[in-house]
Amino acid sequence: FQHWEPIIPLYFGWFLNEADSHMLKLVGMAYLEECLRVPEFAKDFHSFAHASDIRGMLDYYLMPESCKGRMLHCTSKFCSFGDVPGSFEYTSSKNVLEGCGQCYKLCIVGFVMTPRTFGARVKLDAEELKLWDQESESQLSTSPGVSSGVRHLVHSSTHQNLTVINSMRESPWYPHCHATLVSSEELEQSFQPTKGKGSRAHITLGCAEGIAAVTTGYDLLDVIECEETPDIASRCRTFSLPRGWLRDYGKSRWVLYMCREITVSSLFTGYY
Ligand code: 2AM
Repeated sequence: FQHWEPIIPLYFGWFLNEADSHMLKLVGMAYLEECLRVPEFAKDFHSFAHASDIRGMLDYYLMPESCKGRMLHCTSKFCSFGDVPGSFEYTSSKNVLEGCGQCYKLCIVGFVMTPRTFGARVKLDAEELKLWDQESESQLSTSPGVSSGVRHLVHSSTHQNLTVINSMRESPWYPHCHATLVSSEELEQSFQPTKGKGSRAHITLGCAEGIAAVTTGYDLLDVIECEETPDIASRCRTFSLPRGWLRDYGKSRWVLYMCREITVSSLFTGYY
C-alpha cells in the first residue's frame, strides 16, 4: 500500500500556448482601440486613464505582477497551495487528475473594461465546467470596491494570427470605425453570453497599476449582475460596432459583446 498525497498548486487553470497568448493580447488591444473610436467610450476612458492620446490609453492596462512574463490563462480553481477550502479534494478529484496535461479549446465571447481591469470573457463547455471550481456570484458582496469600478477559429500559428490582426487593420472600416447608437427596438437580442456556473471564467488581459488580477473576475461578476437587471437594455447605451456591440453599464463599466467568438488552444494544468 502506498500513501499518495497530491501536491497542491497556487492555482489550476487553462494555459494558452505562446502563439495564442500573443494573439489574444493583440486582438484585445485591437478591440480596445476600436472601442476608443466611440467618443462616449473614449471620454469615459479618459476620465480614469488620464491619457492624452489613444496610445497612452492603450497603455493604461498592465499585466499584474502575479502574471508578468507568463502565458495568458483562465483560472479554474485558486488553491493557494492548499489554504483555500476544497483544494485537496479538487486536486485529487478524478476530473482534475484526468484533465491535467489535456488540451482544451477556450471560447472567448467578449471583453470587459473597467477602471480596474481588462478581461476576456470565456464561455466554458460542458467538459471544462467539470473542472471549474471558483467562488461564484455569492462571493461578489465581499469583493472590495466592485461597484467602483458565428465562430471564428484562430489557428495556433503565429503567422496566421498576425495575418488575422493585419487583415483587421487593413479592412476598410478599421481606421474610420463609426459606431451607431442602437435603438431600443433593435435590442431584442440577449446580451448575456454566459450566466450561472462558470460565468466568472475569464482571462485577465491587464489591470490598472496596483490592481491584483483577481479583481478581473469580480468585475465580470459585477457586470453579470447588471445584465440580469430587468429592462437593463433600455437603461444602457449600446453602440453597434463592426465586430460587436459595446454597452455602457454605468460607473465606467463597459462590455464588448462580440458577434463572432474567438477560439484559443489551452493546456489544463496547475501553476506551482
Ligand atoms: P485571475 O484568474 O483573475 O487572473 C495568480 O494570482 C492567479 O490566480 C491570477 O491569475 C488570479 O486571477 C488568480 N487569483 C488570485 N487570487 C485569487 C482568488 N482569491 N480567487 C480566485 N483567483 C485568484
